[in-house]
Amino acid sequence: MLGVMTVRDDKIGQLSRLTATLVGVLGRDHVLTDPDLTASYTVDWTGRWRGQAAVVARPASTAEVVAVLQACLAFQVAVVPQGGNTGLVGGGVPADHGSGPDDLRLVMSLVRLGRLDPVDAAAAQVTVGAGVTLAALQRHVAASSTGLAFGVDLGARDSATVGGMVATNAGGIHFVRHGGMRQQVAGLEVVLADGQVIERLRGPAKDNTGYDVPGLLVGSEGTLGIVTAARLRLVAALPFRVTALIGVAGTAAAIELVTALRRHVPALEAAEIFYQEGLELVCRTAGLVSPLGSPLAGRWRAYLLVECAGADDTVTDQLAQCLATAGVDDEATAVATTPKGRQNLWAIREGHTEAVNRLGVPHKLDVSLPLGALASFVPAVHQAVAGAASDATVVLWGHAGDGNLHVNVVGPAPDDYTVDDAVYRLVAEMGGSISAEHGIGRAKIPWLHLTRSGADIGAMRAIKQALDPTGRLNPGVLLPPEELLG
Ligand code: FAD
Ligand code: 2HG
Ligand code: ZN
Repeated sequence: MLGVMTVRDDKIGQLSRLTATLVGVLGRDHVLTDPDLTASYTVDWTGRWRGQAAVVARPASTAEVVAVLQACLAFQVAVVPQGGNTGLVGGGVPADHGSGPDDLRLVMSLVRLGRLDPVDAAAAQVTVGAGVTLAALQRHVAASSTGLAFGVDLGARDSATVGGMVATNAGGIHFVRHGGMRQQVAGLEVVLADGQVIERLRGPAKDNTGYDVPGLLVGSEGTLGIVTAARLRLVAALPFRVTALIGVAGTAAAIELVTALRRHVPALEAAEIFYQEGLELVCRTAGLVSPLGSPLAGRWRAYLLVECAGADDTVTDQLAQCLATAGVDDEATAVATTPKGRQNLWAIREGHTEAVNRLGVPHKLDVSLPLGALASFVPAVHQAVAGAASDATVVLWGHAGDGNLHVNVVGPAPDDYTVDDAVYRLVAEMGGSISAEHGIGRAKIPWLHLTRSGADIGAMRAIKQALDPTGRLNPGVLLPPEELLG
């Protein structure tokens, strides 16, 4: 009993000294300890991942990030970096505090790092702070009148931050044309676990000077350092866009069409898939109407949402020709070229995440398969889920052009991993990846070995050990902490 009291008293003392130090650096308004104020930082978007934060610190500059990290190092407090908190694998919210003396958790919210440098039109690059949201970045680049745009887009654009997108190597709806965050990052400013800053925001386009240390941060999920700013590549802004919703017989027909579009339509910018049940759910819960008629009529089992972008209307001809050659008839297609019409079609696709959340706390299994395996994966995954949880609801959608499906399962309790296990094993058997674009977070650690070899995991662990030897940064995310410490 005496031992427990001592540990608790130590923790209280440790916490109050840390808080006082942080208030000295950030001011009282940006050091939150009141549970009412910290609550929204400790639960994720889906409600599946939650925990405790002794403190939420909100630095507004690189120097403040350094000071917060050094305080956490001195007081032996773990740091959970957080951006817009739209991540879907539990990586940005803390786990519960353990019972040991050195396992309090601090959430470092980076949303105040709002730097927006002028767009560098000659380099087609821009430098922005880690806390800038994707939507703010898009507006900033559009307002520069440079004829440039940012190549990554995703549904959480109003909240997801550049730092979070770098840390998760986010993919999104334009991956099929521009790739994901890794392809857009020209350089980063990073604060390492010991408070040292690496600044690579000014370098020339070609620069092979040794290891790409900041590049390791892309996809590192807050475990190797804090991203404070990013130098991002930009692409040509394409003023003409055509969006088409296409009903198809099933996954095989969808993949056949996507393969033809990828080969024959260079203007292809998005090729998204969803299914009859998802469309019906989105229409019912969000009050939307499908332009192809009620999904309950059962005319089409699967739907593709395709977008092409180019300098002018010729992209519509490219698309129409490819669809005609593939034998897609007009009745199966709804086309829009106006912003409003296109937005109505995208609302159906982007409404899926919210619609599923309304059914209950989902298991989100973001997987990818070789494109040729997708048609057999879909019936197999339904069978695997039914075998693991017979009364579960399964909703599938994703980025067909990238072989990336979001398998959403509602029904099993959040801490029942039977379905996750069955799906990840199936994915691994079929040559896929257990994480296409959302990361590993806390959600997928037990299955890392299915698609990464022991040598691979060993190398990851060595990198973690080298950059964060005391394991302060996001413990329990991406790699198991006990193995790191062992
Ligand atoms: P958070 O959720 O706050 O954090 C995510 C991870 O990054 C955590 O591990 C955190 O510790 C770390 N982190 C955050 N900021 C930093 C930083 N500055 N330095 C170091 N580490 C940091 N994802 C896709 O890839 N494609 C999609 O199409 C897509 N669509 C989505 C649609 C919806 C409706 C929602 C809710 C989510 C979607 N996501 C998608 C997932 C999510 O938006 C992305 O993972 C996004 O990159 C997370 O950004 P964030 O700022 O919210 O990061
Ligand atoms: C999407 O593409 C996002 O809609 C979210 O990556 C996926 O909610 C999901 O499972
Ligand atoms: Zn996605």
